[in-house]
Amino acid sequence: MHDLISDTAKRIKQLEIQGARNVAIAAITSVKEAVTQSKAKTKTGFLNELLEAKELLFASRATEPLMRNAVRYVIQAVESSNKTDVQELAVVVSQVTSQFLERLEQSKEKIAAIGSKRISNNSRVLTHCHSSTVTNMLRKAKLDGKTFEVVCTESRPVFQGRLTAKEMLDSNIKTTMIVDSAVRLFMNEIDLVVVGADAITSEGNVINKIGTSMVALAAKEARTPFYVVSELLKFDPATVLGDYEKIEERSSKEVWESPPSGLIIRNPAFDVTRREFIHGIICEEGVVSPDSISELINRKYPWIFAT
Ligand code: RUB
Repeated sequence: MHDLISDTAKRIKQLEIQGARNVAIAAITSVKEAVTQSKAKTKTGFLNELLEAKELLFASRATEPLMRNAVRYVIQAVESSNKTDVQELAVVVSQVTSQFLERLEQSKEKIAAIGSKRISNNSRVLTHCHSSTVTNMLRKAKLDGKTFEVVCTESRPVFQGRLTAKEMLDSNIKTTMIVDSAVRLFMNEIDLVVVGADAITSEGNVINKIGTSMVALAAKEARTPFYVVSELLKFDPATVLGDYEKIEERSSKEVWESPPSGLIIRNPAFDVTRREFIHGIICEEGVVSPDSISELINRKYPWIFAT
């Protein structure tokens, strides 16, 4: 069990699997597969293995509440199950994992249908980094017959913008790539900005790829609407209790492989965009104000608050 989980955690850490959704999907899928190899004899032993898996997966990337919520959802189901047989508990894990993945997929499609309506004909849409939720929404808009083009940033230092560009071209969407620092120059030609999210806090702030807050700043100054496209389950319940979402700091080697000695390099993976810069969050419940996020979560996903 341990090997499968640590292999997944390693692939997540190395960005072989990137983007909050893909990370969460890989994490719970690995738990589902790993429990079939469980060596536990009792429910307590089974739960201990799950807690070990949780530790390894949570440590792979710091800013991934969707993954944490997904793994917690599976563990909660085992804890509250009246089954005691390990094989039966593995079936419980398999069932709740499938259920979670199915709902995640449904949310993605709902978001795409809602967001597609916000894309106007003959418009230019800017996005930053690579969000599978955003690219799915843009693909849906194209399928709905909208005519628009996409501008995507490189998203240094790891160039996730290239993934976005390839996906857009595969969908026959006219696409332009710009360097991250050209965002302000192009902003006056942009009709709409859409970005994904890694985390949403209790105050309605959004954490996404480093540079997102500068894109939001440029959008606000140019009066260009800035939307976040995200499942509600990226909400971090710990922020309600006063914790700050941790910002993952990655290896300096991603920025400069062999820098001159003595140089300090900082490489945070994400930054915080405050709610006043966000026109709306396009989620499975519709286009909502960042101010109403906590209330929505309370109503739709109350289990998220159980520790
Ligand atoms: C990816 C990133 C994405 C969000 C949302 O960063 O910031 O915008 O994760 O993606 P990284 P999705 O490449 O460092 O993981 O919509 O696919 O969940």
